[in-house]
Amino acid sequence: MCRSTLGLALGVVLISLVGECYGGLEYGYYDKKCTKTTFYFFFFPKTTVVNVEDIVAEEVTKAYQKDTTIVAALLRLQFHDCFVKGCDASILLDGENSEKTAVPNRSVRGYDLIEAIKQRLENECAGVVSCADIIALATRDAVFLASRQQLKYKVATGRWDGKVSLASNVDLPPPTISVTDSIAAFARKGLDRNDMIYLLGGHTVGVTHCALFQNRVYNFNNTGLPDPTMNSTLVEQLKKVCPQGSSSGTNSAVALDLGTPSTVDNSYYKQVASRRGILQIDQDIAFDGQTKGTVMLLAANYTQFYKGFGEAMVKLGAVGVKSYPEGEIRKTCSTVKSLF
Ligand code: HEM
Ligand SMILES: *[C@@H]1O[C@H](CO)[C@@H](O)[C@H](O)[C@H]1NC(C)=O
Ligand SMILES: *[C@@H]1O[C@H](CO)[C@@H](O)[C@H](O)[C@H]1NC(C)=O
Ligand SMILES: *[C@@H]1O[C@H](CO)[C@@H](O)[C@H](O)[C@H]1NC(C)=O
Ligand SMILES: CC(=O)N[C@H]1CO[C@H](CO)[C@@H](O)[C@@H]1O
Repeated sequence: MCRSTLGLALGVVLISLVGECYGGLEYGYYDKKCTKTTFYFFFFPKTTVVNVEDIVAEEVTKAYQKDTTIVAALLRLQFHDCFVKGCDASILLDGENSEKTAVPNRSVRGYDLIEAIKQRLENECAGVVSCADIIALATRDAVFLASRQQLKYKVATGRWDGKVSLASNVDLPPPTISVTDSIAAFARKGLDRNDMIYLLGGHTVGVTHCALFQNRVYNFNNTGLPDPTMNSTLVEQLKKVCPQGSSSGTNSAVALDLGTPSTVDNSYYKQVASRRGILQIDQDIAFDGQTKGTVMLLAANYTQFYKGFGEAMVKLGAVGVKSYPEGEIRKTCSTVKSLF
């Protein structure tokens, strides 16, 4: 276990012994931890080391080949998990009043894939790999595939799973949040303004639904008019997709990045820079003085986006991580371990 809290002098020595650390986590934490013993001739034991990260990557690749929207599902899942009580897989827990049931979770997906990976790893080495680490690794691998293999950030591991999940703890930002309030919400998680701008780049994939931005198209801020910051051609297109007063209209899905809706790239920033952001917060970061400089930079420089998005995902993945005994390693991702 990587201990970032050790005394400085001792820490320097230890860090060189245990390898590279990040925010209390360690790169390659599972390297030799997952071992499987088989017997040949019914008697002679043979112990093999199982490569955990390879298994995660293999399962994510299979899932991605079936359905590329898994990348959006995982990005949103990790954001929601980490933002509520830290990256501890508490979002995966079932329960009458668990985080899963909270309203902003309505369209969170990807639970099944995480559970399938967990079950495969439990068969290799029971009680070793946390659900929280599976979320972080699987999201990284999905981003790698959806970025056409351009972006593979390094994920440190060693997260333990949380034991508590309450809908009442869910305080995720709404799409109408102001830039100032959003900066403050990220700051409460130890993420700065640039981290927020980069992480909103997660909206480079995936969809939203008419109900969450329809006011911008028909009646922005009770003016009876569209949002003046929205491209007028786009306003007309969205009126067709989201007809007023029809429930099928409010449920229709619209890509968050209309440029390259299923590729992880800097197109999201190009879209918002040309007034084609869908959610209000997406559009607002392109105009607010606190954020527009970075948005324009990212719209112009995809290398900078890959670099910064990877770094911001690593920071997101270290928010509120737990270790033993506060955390545990679950048997299944949807339930806490039995006390008995
Ligand atoms: C101020 C911060 C944020 C707000 C207000 C916000 C809001 C939203 C909303 C309203 C949706 C659409 C939900 C729906 O229509 O069903 C959405 C989708 C999404 N969000 Fe965010 N989000 C934020 C930050 C993030 C971050 C940091 C990430 C990841 C790094 C992220 C990744 C996604 C993805 C990938 C989707 C699409 C999901 C899918 O297609 O299944 N969001 N977000
Ligand atoms: C919304 O309207 C109020 C007053 O009607 C105004 O003070 C405010 O600036 C408007 N907000 C935006 C984003 O236009
Ligand atoms: C709006 O977007 C369209 C592309 O869909 C573009 O051709 C047009 O120039 C944009 N208009 C404005 C005012 O930016
Ligand atoms: C784009 O960003 C990369 C990475 O930060 C940097 O090395 C490069 O100089 C930037 N390119 C331009 C044209 O600014
Ligand atoms: C996946 C999941 O559990 N989604 C829940 C999100 O919240 C709504 C209502 O608040 C539930 O009906 C969903 O089941």
